[in-house]
Amino acid sequence: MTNLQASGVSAGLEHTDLLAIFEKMLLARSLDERQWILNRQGKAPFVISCQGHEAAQVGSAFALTPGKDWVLPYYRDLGVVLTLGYTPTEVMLGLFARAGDPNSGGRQMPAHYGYRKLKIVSGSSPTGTQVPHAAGIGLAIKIHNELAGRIVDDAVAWVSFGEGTSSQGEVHEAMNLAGAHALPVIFVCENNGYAISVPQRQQMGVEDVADRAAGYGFPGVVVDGTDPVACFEATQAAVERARRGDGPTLLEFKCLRLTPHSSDDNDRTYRPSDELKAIKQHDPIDRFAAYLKAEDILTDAHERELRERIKHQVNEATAAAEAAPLPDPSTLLEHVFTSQARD
Ligand SMILES: Cc1ncc(C[n+]2csc(CCOP(=O)(O)OP(=O)(O)O)c2C)c(N)n1
Ligand SMILES: [Mg+2]
Repeated sequence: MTNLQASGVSAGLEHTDLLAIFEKMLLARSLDERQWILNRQGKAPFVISCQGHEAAQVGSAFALTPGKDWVLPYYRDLGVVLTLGYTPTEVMLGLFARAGDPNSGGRQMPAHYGYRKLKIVSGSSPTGTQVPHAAGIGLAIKIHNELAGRIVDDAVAWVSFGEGTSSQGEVHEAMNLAGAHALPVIFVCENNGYAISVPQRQQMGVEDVADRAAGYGFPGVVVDGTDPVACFEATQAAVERARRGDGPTLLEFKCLRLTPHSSDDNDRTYRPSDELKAIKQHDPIDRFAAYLKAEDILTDAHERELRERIKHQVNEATAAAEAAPLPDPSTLLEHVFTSQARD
């Protein structure tokens, strides 16, 4: 349980960093679990879970600079957006489609993240559309630097997607463009083995999505997606490479999907129950807790106190968002048509 590959100390992380990562992972899990309850109570329309991806999401986002780097997450990335600066209340405002929802003022489906102040670019429901957008942002950064004759902007574009989505055409076009022009893009594949009900072996002929990077001339790295420190280290190396102007990296985090695809899915129709039982033994939260305890960084009492604090935060966020106003009907067409007069 405790044999996490990377050591926090060798990754340059302080004990306070490791505890901060653990706390964000717990917060993501706890908010996610509450969303399922709210869905089953008929209060939340749709939930799409981060459960089993928390280590990859929090570890990877921890290597980014919020407000500087461009981030194009996909729907599972609750752990990413919490690490970059969303508050639990902002997450719940999105779930309840309230006016104060930072993603869209209550227009989008839940989990369609986007936040201008954090440079989190809003995505669409068709899977994979964010990937060419990230390559475009990388190209803009490169052109900006070329025009200046030196690196004046060393931001990176970080973009994530599932392994099923990695088989779509536009993902390959984006990786090709980024490879050809050495763009500062971090491609992050969160591989949980399923695209809704379709297992990986039925939709690609390779075991590792990371292998595909070789076809575009940049490194592809397979990482244990249940180890947040390994995910941090791999992302940090990719970020440093991109900031230097050396081009993109494809990171493949081997994650677990601990829930059905979404609140509208019944995975018992296609997923053997012993498979789920087996992967639950590798729950990233339990693994990281065991690691932190073995390294004397976390005690049982501290963990209990953290869980209590988070439960309180989730309760408060839920109550605040539920009580928050819906968008005013008079604002219906805002963000649909331009509100600025044109000549
Ligand atoms: C272009 C497109 N095709 C199909 C869908 C329906 N759909 C939504 S999520 C999904 C599965 C994606 O699987 P994967 O990329 O592995 O990500 P995961 O949900 O497993 O994290 C599908 C097929 C969609 N939203 N967009
Ligand atoms: Mg998948």
